[in-house]
Amino acid sequence: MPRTTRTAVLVKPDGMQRGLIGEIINRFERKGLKLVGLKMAQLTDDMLKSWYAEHQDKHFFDDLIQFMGQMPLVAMVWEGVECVPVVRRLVGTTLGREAEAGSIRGDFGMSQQFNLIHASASDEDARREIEIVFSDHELFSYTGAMECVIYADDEV
Ligand code: 3AN
Repeated sequence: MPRTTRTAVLVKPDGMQRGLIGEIINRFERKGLKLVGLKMAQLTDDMLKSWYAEHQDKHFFDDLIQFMGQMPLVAMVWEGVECVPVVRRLVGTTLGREAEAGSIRGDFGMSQQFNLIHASASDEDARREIEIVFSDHELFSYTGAMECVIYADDEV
C-alpha cells in the first residue's frame, strides 16, 4: 500500500532571484500535494555541510556551500502519497538543459549548478533535511478540503 510521506524543498538562490517561488508552490499545489511547512531562512555553513554531506568529497562542494549560503532561501515541506518521487519528477533531472519539458528544471533551467530548486532524493534524506531547517512546532498536520477527490479511500 503506498505510504503518505514528506519531502524537503529549497528554492535555491537562482530560483529566488528569478522570482520562481510562486510558480514552484503553484505546481506542487496543483498536483495535489499538501504544504505542511514553509519558512524563509539563510542557512549557515554548518547546516549546508550537513545538508550536502554526500557531496563533501566533490570538487564543487565548497562552491556549493558558498552559493547556497549567500542569501535567504525559501524552505518547504510537502506531504503526499509517495511524495519524494512525485516531487523529484516535478523538479526534473539535475542538468536543466536536459531536464524533461514540463518539469520545473526542464521549463526554467539551463544549468547544472544553477538548477533552481532542491528536493529530497529519498525518505531518509527527507527526514534528515527537514530536521536541519524545521523544528517540530513548525510542521503541521491538517485535513485538506479536497483530499477526498485527490485520493481514493484505499490509497491513503
Ligand atoms: P539534485 O539537486 O538533482 O539532487 P545532486 O544531488 O547531484 O542533484 O547535486 C546537488 C547540487 O550540487 C545540485 N543541485 C547542483 O547545484 C550542485 N552540483 C551538482 N553537480 C555539480 C557539478 N558538476 N558542478 C557544480 N555543481 C554541481
